[in-house]
Amino acid sequence: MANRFMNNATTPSTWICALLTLLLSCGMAQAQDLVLKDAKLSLLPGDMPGAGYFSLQNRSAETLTLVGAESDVFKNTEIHMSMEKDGMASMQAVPALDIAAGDNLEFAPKGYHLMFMNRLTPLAVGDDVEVILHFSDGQQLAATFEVVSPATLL
Ligand SMILES: [Cu+2]
Repeated sequence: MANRFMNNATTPSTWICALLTLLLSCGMAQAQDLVLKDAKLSLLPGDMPGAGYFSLQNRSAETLTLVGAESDVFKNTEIHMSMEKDGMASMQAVPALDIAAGDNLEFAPKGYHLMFMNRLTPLAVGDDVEVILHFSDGQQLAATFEVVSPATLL
């Protein structure tokens, strides 16, 4: 009895190792919980805003809530939803968007999109733009968006 207690008490490195393993596996679990695919940034001429499209899968066991996005290339990035009202196309900002466990959320033309506004540096078709998605639980997801011409998305 006394011997076992001694063994436990005298191995602090085991605890540190266990803690590190826990931290590392937590980080990996988060990365696998969210899978983002086909990230594209549709670039319009001049100072017109760009639109971000992708597909985002929630592989975790819980609802995740997308609350925003940011990029170094644009001053403001918002979640938008396109809609049609009285035959007129319009869009509105969406402050938060739930993705249920196991669900796949599509950001696509005529639907949800990221609106990239106030470009800070020049962009050309073929460039990569780093974007970070923010979730309500503090989780962040970094993604690379490929800059494309809007014509390729029609
Ligand atoms: Cu928009």
